[in-house]
Amino acid sequence: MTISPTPAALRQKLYEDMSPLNLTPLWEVLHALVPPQPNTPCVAAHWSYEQIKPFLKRSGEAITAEEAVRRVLILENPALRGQSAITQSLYAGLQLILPGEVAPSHRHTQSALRFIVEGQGAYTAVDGERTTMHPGDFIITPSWTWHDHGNEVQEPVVWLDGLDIPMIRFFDAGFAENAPLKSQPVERTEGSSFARYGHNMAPVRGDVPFGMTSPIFSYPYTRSREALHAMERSAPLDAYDGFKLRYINPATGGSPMPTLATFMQHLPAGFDGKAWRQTDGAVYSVVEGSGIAYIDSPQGLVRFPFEARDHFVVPSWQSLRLQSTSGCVLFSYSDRPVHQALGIHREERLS
Ligand code: GTQ
Repeated sequence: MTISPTPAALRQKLYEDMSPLNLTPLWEVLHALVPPQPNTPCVAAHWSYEQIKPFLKRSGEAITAEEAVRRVLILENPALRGQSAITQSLYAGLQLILPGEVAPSHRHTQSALRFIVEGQGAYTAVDGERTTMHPGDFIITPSWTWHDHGNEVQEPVVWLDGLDIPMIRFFDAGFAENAPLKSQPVERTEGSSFARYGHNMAPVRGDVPFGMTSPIFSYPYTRSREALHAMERSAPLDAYDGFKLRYINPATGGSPMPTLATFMQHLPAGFDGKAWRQTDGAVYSVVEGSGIAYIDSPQGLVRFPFEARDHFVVPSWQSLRLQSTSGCVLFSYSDRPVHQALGIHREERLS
């Protein structure tokens, strides 16, 4: 008499026998593949500028901008070490350029944002136009445009690089090339893009220069700060966000870049915000002031006291609550436009 195998043994034998044909059973992984709600491997994390700064300084002693091509310390999600990613879809890094240096011209399909953290007077050049950096400025490098960075002033300049590198890697859609010249020739006077597109007006004829990306490639902090100030005089305080605005592509009203949304918000002194969550994980750069971010993660409630120039990341679908005793200004970016384009964006405002 033969003993029929147990279901477990039968299945195990099936898995082993079909594995050489690159077959695997869905029912063993279905729950993880189609989770009831986002189940990110990312964790909330915080980088204090005071702690990072000595390492930026040492990177300036260890390698030149030219040799490095881009002298950047990557902010890696502690749960994604080795992947050059701060969330599954976003890259973040702090770039240093010293007086007299040039980060040579190249272009790539990845879109980049620069958010100026410390120092002023360095420039970034995009498609023949330079823009001078000041703390709090939000600058864009559109996909596939030539760009180089340079510093012709006396002080070091540090900025946050936010790119869609992991997303482009996911799609295996990355191309890049180096320019023949280290610095691209200047073809337009500084401010000419802003003159044409920065005043709720646009040229009557001709196409926008950068396709789906904003034709404005520098959004100066003076303007963003003034917009928030003006809003505060007239609009009610939002219980979750304080006063928060999104940056737009003036040609479309949509996000400045097809893959990245950017925001700036002011939490007035004494702000004690409510908790909310969204599917788009977000990276924050503290512009001015200080506060506390509470992030509700599966590992428990995380509390990050933050100061100006600090950075922190809030993973997908983990709730965030912001507090500030003295008031603060925060810049942030996420991959929200991609969620929206796919019709899968969700946001939930709690309690
Ligand atoms: O400035 O072009 O942080 O290509 C990473 C990749 C910056 C840049 C980064 C890049 C750049």
